[in-house]
Amino acid sequence: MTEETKKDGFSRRSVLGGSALAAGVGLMGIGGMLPQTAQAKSKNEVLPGDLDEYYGFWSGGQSGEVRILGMPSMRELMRIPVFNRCSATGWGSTNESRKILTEHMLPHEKKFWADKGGFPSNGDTHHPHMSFTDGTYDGRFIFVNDKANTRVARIRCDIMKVDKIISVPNAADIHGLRPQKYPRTGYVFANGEHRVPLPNDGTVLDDPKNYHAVFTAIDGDEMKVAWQVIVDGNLDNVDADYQGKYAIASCYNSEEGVTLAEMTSSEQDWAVVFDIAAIEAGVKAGDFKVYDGGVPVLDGRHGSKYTRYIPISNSPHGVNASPDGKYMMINGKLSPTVSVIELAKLPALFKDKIKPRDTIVAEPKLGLGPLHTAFDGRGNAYTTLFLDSQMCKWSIEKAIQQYQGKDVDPILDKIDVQYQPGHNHTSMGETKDADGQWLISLNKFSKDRYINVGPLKPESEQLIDISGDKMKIVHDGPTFAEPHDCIIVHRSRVNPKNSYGFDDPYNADIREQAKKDGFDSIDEADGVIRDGNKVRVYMYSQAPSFSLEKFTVKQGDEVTVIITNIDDVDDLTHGFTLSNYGVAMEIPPQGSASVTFMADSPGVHWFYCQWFCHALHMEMRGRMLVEPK
Ligand code: CUK
Ligand code: CUA
Repeated sequence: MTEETKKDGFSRRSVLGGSALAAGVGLMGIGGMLPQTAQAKSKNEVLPGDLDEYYGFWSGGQSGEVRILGMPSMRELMRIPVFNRCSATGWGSTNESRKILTEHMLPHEKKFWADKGGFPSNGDTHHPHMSFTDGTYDGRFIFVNDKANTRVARIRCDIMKVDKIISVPNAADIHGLRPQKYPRTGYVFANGEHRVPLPNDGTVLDDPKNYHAVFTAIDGDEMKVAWQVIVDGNLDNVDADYQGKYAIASCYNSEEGVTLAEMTSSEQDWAVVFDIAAIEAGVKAGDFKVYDGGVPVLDGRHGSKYTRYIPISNSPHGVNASPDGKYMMINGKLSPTVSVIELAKLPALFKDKIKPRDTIVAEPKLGLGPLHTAFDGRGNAYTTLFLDSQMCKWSIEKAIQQYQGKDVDPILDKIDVQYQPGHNHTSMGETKDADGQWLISLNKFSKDRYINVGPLKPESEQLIDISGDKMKIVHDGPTFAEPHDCIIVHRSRVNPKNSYGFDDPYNADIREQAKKDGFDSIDEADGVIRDGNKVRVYMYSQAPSFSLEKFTVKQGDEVTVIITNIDDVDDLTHGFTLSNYGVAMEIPPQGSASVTFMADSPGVHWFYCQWFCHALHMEMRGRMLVEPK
């Protein structure tokens, strides 16, 4: 290996070009079995000490979290707890996270969860998406849905922590989620997948004709519901255009059935188009009803001026806007086709100058079970075929020509993936900057791909090099439950901080309380404040010690421990674990964390730092003395 190659892991690729290297991979076999020599370095190999070129943001499915991967190495870099509880960071235990997990709740939710720990401890994340400015990622936020408990969360990308969660009223089970791409986010569009009565108060039960699915636009800056629209059928996936005019959702249950047989009986379902400006005008004009949550709910069922319904063959699933801004792909699922809607035809559709099906300009037959489509920015689309266990590369232009009657085959390449792919995603592929380097296939089954770990098998994701004419699988990786979707973001778009800083809004509540308790600045707050049977214990941490070696409380006190990490060293996280009290939390560099518990067990209780921070980390501990009543 040359010195130049060592310094820059990507220089070989830029010298040789993607296809030359890909050919090398082909000769030597695929699947990450390459010997570690300079000659064999494949395009996806990131050598020890080198950095990845992309961030991957992965949903964690029913684990309720979001994960950060480095790509193309596919190394898992971090997990962000969202709707789950986390033993390492204290997410769900600290006062800061508990506030985020509860403050948004509707009154009836608060009541329901009061005796169940205060909030749900599970979630089902499917669709993580970054905020946009002018059609491309802007590195501010990641939004993600919770299908299990009808919520949407926002992650701050500067600290990679959730800062807001909202409950979506009137809708049931948020599934599809996409941010507005233009001019900016703006709205976050969220599909209530399942149909429920409106209001869902028990007055309507087994009368599905009176169930409704609700489409929601959330204000992503405020994290408040802006408006909602009732639709016919249910709502599956959604995407927004690149012009800021329309959002389009897929519907797989036009029958409005509640059993499997009923839901799949009709040959035609539809895509619902939402006219954003018309809906905003409707809100202004007062053309809505209010049910739960005080938000305007407009009627977008058949005949409404706010929506149009474009018939699509049985059970469409994924919805994907092409990066040139011209088309929206509706993936057929039970139909072998992808329906291509030309967005420029939508104004005429809303003026009823053309029929809904006239907006379709191509409908290539790709194979069995098309679920999701990704793009390379060179006019090609890549569609997952769930039943065929394949990835299909096809030309959008040729698909349009074929639809016009020309004798051309739009399919350019197919490869087997292992097995049953759901979502796929290309590098920057959901932005106008799609760069055509990488494609990921998120496969629902791994079967024989890894050594056996018991009846519950991991899922499998495969990294595919799409820089050449032919697709090449270059990496297999197992994943735990269940990344439905992901985004691949060039690292130039994301710029996280190394420490919070003592003025970070995340710790505003702690600073305010400390001020009330007489401390001028949080990094010097140290001591025990008694307030009736409420006790606030302030300390700061600097490796390898807490500023308090011990503190004393009385049995029956409600104790809040507030710790600020004053270490200003990159990567120096401390922790606070209070043994036999179920208390543990992360204390980030130049940040604070707090936790509240009842001191109901008398005696000596050690607390210790739980992140290995120093040669004397084991000694970084102290005692809580609980006097018996
Ligand atoms: S959905 Cu899971 S494979 Cu929730 Cu985006 Cu299509
Ligand atoms: Cu501080 Cu370990």
